Amino acid sequence: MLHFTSVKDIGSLDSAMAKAMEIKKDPFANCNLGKHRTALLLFFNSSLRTRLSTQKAAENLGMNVIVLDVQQGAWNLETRKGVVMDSDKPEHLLEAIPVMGCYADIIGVRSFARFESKEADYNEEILNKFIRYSGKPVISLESATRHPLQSFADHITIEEFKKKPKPKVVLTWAPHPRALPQAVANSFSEWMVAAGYDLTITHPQGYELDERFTHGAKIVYDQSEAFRGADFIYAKNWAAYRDPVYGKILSKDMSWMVDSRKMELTDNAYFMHCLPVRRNMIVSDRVLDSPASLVIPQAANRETAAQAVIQSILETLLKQH
Ligand code: SN0
Repeated sequence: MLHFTSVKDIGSLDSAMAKAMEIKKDPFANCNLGKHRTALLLFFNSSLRTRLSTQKAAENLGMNVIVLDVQQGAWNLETRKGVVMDSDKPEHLLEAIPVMGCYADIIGVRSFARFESKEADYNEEILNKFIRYSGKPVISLESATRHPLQSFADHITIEEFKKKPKPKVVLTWAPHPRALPQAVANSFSEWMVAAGYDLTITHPQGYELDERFTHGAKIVYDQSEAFRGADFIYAKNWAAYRDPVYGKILSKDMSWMVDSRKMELTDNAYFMHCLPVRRNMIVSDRVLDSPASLVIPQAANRETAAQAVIQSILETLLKQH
């Protein structure tokens, strides 16, 4: 693997899982693999788990790590094509990317959907520019349409906690005060289908996701019906995908919040969320503070997922020399 932007890049999921479990047992087994190599982690958006877990994962492999927040200290970056650069953005991505490529052996990029153009977001214009112009392997730290490191960590977590070979996994929309990207939901759906789980997605009418990600999942509009017999409840808010309301909030219906009463409909399901989570909007305190909540093990597995990905890329780089 050279670039990691979706489940499609990782190859066999069984091998990926085996690698993750090995890493978990002994995180320092390959502590010299990345020696004298540099990972640059670039953030256009905020991050807690992704920056900490990815930095730690790269360091476990012996890499040097540079973390850069574009909004704090770097030149404001112009991303549009063919513009007269007379605004407040002194540097163009077209120079910034190859410059970063000079200093880094692997580049991680976080660049959320901007909701200015569905086409630009769903063509992954920013992420693809890094792949095209940096000359270096690129890892998605959440792009416009996917958050694959999160999905990989979610997969590891479900494997660790599942009580049957093919658990019923339910992705439920939940209310939120802001318009959030579809990336986590898209990526989770795509990854869960690839993992062979029984996936149901439930959301209010109008919140349909792009079918390229949900193909293979069951869509159920009645949340209670969806929850019946579930083994894992994965809550997430996202803004509308469909035109003409792309990126808009259609509902803040609080009856979609995950609470204990709804969890009682499940087969003793675990509760999952990628974090950060809005308490008493997405999920009640009682569910989040209960033993059913897996949000901390999920976060812990972010380090393992990132390390498995970085290790695979380093192995590919070493083979090339
Ligand atoms: C991001 C999202 O894609 O939904 C990152 C999740 C890993 N979440 C947020 O931006 C939440 C911000 C908020 O206001 O709650």
